[in-house]
Amino acid sequence: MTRFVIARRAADDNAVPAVLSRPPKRRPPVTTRTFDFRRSETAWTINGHPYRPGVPLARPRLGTAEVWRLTCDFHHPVHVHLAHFLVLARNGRPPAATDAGWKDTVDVRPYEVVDVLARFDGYRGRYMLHCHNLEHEDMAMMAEFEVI
Ligand SMILES: [Cu+2]
Repeated sequence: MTRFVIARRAADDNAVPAVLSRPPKRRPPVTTRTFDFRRSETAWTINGHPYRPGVPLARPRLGTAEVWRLTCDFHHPVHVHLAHFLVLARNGRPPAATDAGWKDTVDVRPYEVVDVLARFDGYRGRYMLHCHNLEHEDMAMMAEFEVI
């Protein structure tokens, strides 16, 4: 067992900074891509395919931003590696207050269309996007994209 013994008083010189963080700025999108999360008769798919290692569904350029339109037939928390994104719209309407801020996962409800603005910063290479529902990703609802 650890025990702390207070031996003397001290002044608290801690302070909350005036600015906690500087979120990245928006960039105009260079293109729009659609990723459709759907269950087929045999698999959970993205754009009609279960996970295909080495076959990226998109090749965004480093330093750009793109609108990714996420659609689905079921409830999927869509998670994107590397690229943080802002929710731009849900079914063509402004996003909810809970959508505010830069995210790496967005809740997409059945038959909803969610537009996000994704930034591709930092590193080139291959990354994943997938449903974050463990049972769905275990059923191959994943895809690669390659930042070039
Ligand atoms: Cu899912």
